[in-house]
Amino acid sequence: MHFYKRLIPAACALAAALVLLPISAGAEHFEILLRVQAANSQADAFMDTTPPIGGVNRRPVVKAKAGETIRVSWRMKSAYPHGVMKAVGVHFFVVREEQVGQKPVPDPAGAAGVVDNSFAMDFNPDSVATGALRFKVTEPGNYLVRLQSENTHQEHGHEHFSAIDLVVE
Ligand SMILES: [Cu+2]
Repeated sequence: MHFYKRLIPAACALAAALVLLPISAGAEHFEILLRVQAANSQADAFMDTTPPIGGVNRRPVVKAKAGETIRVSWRMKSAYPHGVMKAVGVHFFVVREEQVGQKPVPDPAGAAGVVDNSFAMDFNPDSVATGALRFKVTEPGNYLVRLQSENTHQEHGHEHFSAIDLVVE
C-alpha cells in the first residue's frame, strides 16, 4: 500500500514532462544574427537558447587590439508565423568575462558592464529588429558580446540569444 502512494507522484511528474516537451522542442521563435568585426578578425553567431545557462553552441571568438574600433551589427527576426509575440525584450550588451567560452553570463548592469542597451517591442510574424554599434575597448581582457530576448520564457519555455567572445590584447 505504501509503495502505491509513492508511485502516484512519479506518474504525475512524467505526464507533466510529456506535455511540456513539444513546447520546448519547437524552438523556432526567432532568427538571430550577430556579427562582430575588428580590424583583422570577424565572426557571425546565430540563435542559441537558454536554459541551459550560456546555451549549447560553442561561441565564435573575435580578436582585437586595445583601442581598435569594434563594429557590431545584429538582426532579430520573428520565426513564429502563428501570431504576435507581445512586449519582447531585446537586450544587447557587452560585458567583461573571466574566461573565453564561460557559461555564466555576467550582469551588464553591474561592474563588468561595458555597453548595455535594451528595449521592448511586439514581434508580428514579419517583424525584424536590427541594431549596429561601434565602440572601442581600451582595456585588454575577455569580453562577451550578446543579444538576447527577454520576457518570452513564460510562453516559450526558454529565452533566445546569440553571443560572441571578444578577446582584446
Ligand atoms: Cu523559442
